[in-house]
Amino acid sequence: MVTFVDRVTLHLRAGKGGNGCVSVRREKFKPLAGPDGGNGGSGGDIVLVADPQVTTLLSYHHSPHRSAGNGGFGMGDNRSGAAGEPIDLPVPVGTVVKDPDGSVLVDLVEPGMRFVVAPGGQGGLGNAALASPKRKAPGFALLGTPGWEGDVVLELKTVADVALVGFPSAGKSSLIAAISAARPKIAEYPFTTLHPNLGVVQAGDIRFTVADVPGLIEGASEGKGLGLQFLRHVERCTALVHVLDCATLDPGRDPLSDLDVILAELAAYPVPEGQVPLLERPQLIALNKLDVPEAKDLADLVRPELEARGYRVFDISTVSHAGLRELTFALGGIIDEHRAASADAAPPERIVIRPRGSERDFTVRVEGGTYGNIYRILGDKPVRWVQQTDFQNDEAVGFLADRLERLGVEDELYRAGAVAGATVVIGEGDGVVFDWQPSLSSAAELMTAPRGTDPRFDASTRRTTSQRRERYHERMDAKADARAELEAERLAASGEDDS
Ligand SMILES: Nc1nc2c(ncn2[C@@H]2O[C@H](COP(=O)(O)OP(=O)(O)OP(=O)(O)O)[C@@H](O)[C@H]2O)c(=O)[nH]1
Ligand SMILES: [Mg+2]
Repeated sequence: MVTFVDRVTLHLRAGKGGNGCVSVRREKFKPLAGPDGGNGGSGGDIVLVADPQVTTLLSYHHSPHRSAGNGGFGMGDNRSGAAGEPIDLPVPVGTVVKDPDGSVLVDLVEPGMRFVVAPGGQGGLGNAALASPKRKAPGFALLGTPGWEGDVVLELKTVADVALVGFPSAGKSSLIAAISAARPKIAEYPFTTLHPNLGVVQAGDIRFTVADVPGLIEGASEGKGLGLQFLRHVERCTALVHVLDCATLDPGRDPLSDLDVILAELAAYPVPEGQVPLLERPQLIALNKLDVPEAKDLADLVRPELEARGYRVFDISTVSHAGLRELTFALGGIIDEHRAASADAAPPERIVIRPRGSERDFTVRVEGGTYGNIYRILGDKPVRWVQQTDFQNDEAVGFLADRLERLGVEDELYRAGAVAGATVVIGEGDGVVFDWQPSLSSAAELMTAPRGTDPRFDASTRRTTSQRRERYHERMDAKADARAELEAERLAASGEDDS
């Protein structure tokens, strides 16, 4: 089974940002000389680079899992964590990058184009960077956020001016070999060509590229033969050349019915939005193998019909090179005209780039749940802030609450109808769930609390040592009581037996 590497799914994981550090500088006579925890390093990006040296997606077919390095943790003494190692993935020019659901992220059509396909996470701020006049020595730091993780699909589409289409063994590869320096494999068995070959043709002072696409058969647009995957390579061509075999010995085949089959396949192929349907592009016909006498007769027979349909027809032989000059000059004319026309037209629209943590605000979505309404907060900032929060550290959670409050989340929750104790979720899915307690006092009043704590968190949920000891004794007493009861029952039972 031949494997095609025109399309691969990549599984990507960008680097995670390093956590910020909590540290306090110590000096000989000043043991608490201010916070000095450094920031975490940012996670490495994964970047796709259009590289003319690369011609296939083969290496990604073999190893589709790629990840970039994580950022290092911040350290004391204001040392920042190292940035994670980014990785560049070279891909052929003409690679289209899509989401798994098929929407185009970017089209890498120019050599050197770079696309950050998976941005690394942000490093967390250390407590030095979080210090402010109000919060002089923060007892917490921010966590690094995760890097982008997910799948993207790479598709390779040949970028050529002219595509040669036709049945297997019609002589497409022979034609490209005769008119350009390309040297594809040529043989008389069908499907000799498995990958498109590109050649550069010089016709007078016009240079253009020609792609030799693997042979098409009936049902190709539904995936038969080598099928649809190769029509993709035709998608970008300005003009098409139908190479018709006039010397086929197959019964039931002749140039006209071959052409109809190919036309039906091209018509069934859906081109991406904004592109000219394949059959509305300029098409020429090359009647091939006319060095064979019977082929010449057949060509004479079908030429009037083809011309009546409006095609420009060229008699060629890739063996004797007859008619090739006329064909290439006609193609050169079409390409030249097209280039002049598209130079006037506006430059092609640049494609959507993966929205990179755009600083949009947030929304509150009210969802009905089994236990009353759920208020879901969605938005890049709140979600990122949650990722940055160390929920083991009350001061960090308090800082999160302050940030949300400053963003206006509380007001929005009031407006959406939330009351104290309502369930609030940040982010999609399970997210992070809170019981909402509207803050009554401003954060500034709370800064006298010990480091790493926030008095807004109900103190009673944290037991003191004496409470814990009390609870332990209670439990031990209860156990002793239970044991005594069992003992009494046992004694009573054995007493009954005796009697
Ligand atoms: N006599 C003669 N034979 C030709 C001519 N052009 C091609 N052939 C022969 O036809 C056979 C098929 O040629 P290819 O160029 O491999 O055909 P293809 O269209 O690329 O075929 P696929 O790659 O399978 O789609 C080979 O044996 C060629 O030698 C021609 O002008 N005259
Ligand atoms: Mg071929």
